[in-house]
Amino acid sequence: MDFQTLYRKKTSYVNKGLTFLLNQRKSHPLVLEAMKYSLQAGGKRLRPILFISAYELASNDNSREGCTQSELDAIIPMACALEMIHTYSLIHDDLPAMDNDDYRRGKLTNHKVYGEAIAILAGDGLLNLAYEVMLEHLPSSQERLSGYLKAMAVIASSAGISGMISGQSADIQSQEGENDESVLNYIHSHKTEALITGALKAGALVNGGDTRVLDALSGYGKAFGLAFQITDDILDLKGDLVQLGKAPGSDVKKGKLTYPAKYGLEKSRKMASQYIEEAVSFLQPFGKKSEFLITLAVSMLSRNH
Ligand code: GRG
Repeated sequence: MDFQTLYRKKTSYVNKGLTFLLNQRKSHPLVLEAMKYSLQAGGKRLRPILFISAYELASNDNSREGCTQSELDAIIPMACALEMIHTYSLIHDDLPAMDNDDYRRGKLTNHKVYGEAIAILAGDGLLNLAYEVMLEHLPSSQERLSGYLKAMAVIASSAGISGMISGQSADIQSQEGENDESVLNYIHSHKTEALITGALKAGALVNGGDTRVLDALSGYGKAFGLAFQITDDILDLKGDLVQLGKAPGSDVKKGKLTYPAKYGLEKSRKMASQYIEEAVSFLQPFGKKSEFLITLAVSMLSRNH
């Protein structure tokens, strides 16, 4: 199966899982509607796809491409939980107290539709639901349980104060016009790369991945995450409103510390491709099993949203 077909297949599976998990919930209708609004507004589903693909990479079975339907059924709640955490972070990031953005994923931001109070609750609801869903789907076999719990711990720390929340805090504290390389690296390795690497490691842990797989995925995730952030910064400068799903130019307007602001556009592009080369090099020893993750990394360099 070619890369695009596989990507679409994985996305569709995640989307079905999200609909199923959300429709099962009893909740106050307004907050649930606001949660669904942002979750179902689109998005690349990158973190769940990285998680599923890392699970596949960690498999000992080389006789087939991808995982079986029953394996997918078992891991899809954790894949969906990652998307819930990511979507909560986007809703909160867009709030007036943070980035104050009006558009996300091609639609009005959550607080523009539901007001700030409900948007905060929708974010909180998604973050909690992620952990509810993971805990409700613990594997029944003792053998699988330990890897699953380790994966949950990795997700919690990469989304929490050791990861994404610290990156966001540093981003908020950084001053307009600040130009310090170590601050830029701190922000992006925590705000963006941490959850990406967390998703990859979690996928491998759930499938009993050994140190060799985990180390390779960590290396891949770190380089991939930084390249992803650089391309995000470039898109904010050069992207198209419709494809991007939000107005470009917001980083410049807010005087944000970005890669193009620090290094210029050409050097930033070069850095992104160097990071992607580095990411790929970590997975090459895995041969055919790493094809999807390698193509995914390379595709980041030409993404338009
Ligand atoms: C509020 C705790 C907290 C954290 C917010 C995610 C985040 C941290 C901020 C978003 C700001 C931003 C543009 C970060 C750069 C990289 C990034 C995470 C982009 C959005 O992720 P995509 O491109 O989005 O995967 P989709 O919509 O495709 O899911």
